[in-house]
Amino acid sequence: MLIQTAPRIRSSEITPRSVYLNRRRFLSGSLGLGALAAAAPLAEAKFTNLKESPFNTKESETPYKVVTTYNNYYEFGTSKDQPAKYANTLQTRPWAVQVEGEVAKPQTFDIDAILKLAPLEERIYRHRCVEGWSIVVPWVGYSLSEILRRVEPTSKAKFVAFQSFYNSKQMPLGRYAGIQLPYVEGLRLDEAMNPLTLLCVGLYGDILPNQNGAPVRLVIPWKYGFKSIKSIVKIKLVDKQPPTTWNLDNAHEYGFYSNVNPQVDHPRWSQATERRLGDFFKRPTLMFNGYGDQVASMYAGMDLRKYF
Ligand SMILES: Nc1nc2c(c(=O)[nH]1)N[C@H]1C(S)=C(S)[C@@H](COP(=O)(O)O)O[C@H]1N2
Ligand SMILES: [Mo]
Repeated sequence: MLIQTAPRIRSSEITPRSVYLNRRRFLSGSLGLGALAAAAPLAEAKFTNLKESPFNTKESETPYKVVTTYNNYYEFGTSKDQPAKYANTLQTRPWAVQVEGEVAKPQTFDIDAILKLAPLEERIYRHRCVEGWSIVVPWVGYSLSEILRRVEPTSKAKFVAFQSFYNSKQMPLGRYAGIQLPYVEGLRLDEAMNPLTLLCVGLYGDILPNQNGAPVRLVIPWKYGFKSIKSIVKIKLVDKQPPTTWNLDNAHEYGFYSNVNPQVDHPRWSQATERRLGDFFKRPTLMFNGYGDQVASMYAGMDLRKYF
């Protein structure tokens, strides 16, 4: 979060689109045996029959290789290439997510139950990092509301607090992260219930690689990337606005809302433009990252300079 500019990705780092397209045809089951052999390196592909989402962007997807080797996951190092190198120590089984607080039916969901809780969709979202880069990713998951409504929030529930897994043995670089761990995040209840808010278990038809937040994370496409907390172990419904990691670290630079907003600059850099990873030229950043039709009404009447 300290650096403003995103390096351009060398073309040698980019997975040929044909490989990805092969994988997708493999997933949809339309290939013969010969083609299956061609797709063999991708045979670990996990999810089939993914539902198409009405929220999909038609912009071209950022290559798999880029999305899985250019990451922010401070528990595994603060530079972008470190999570892909070091997150293999993360143990994602057994895994459970505790959902508690202001709810009628607190519950602990095993990860295998989470995978079956609701039909899995492919959601092709733009994702904009506060540092100035963006990506387009076909995530796999379903709306967070699916799990929240099952625990029956009480009338006192106004916010949702999230907590990541933290274990210094599995995450030895965590002590150099420079932020308090475990990583915590929060949403207002209406933001958490918004159909765009994705409980994410995969990308590109596969389970989540560890560096992208396995086995379960959020993806909130109208907010800066840091709101999309990885490797979740706890979800707590609460009556007051909960603390969030980057706000605790530097409240002057990172607010609770963190909606993508080209009109509110970060104190140390402009948010008016962004670089789509792989592109040479920057492009303008869109209000709410282009998702205003779905989310702007939640902020009607709010001063978004004050509530940044
Ligand atoms: N637990 C945890 N979650 C996290 C982070 C982190 O360091 N730790 N980084 C955040 C930031 S700053 C970004 S931009 C996104 C990056 O997600 P990606 O690596 O899948 O692109 O994860 C977010 N979630
Ligand atoms: Mo980020």
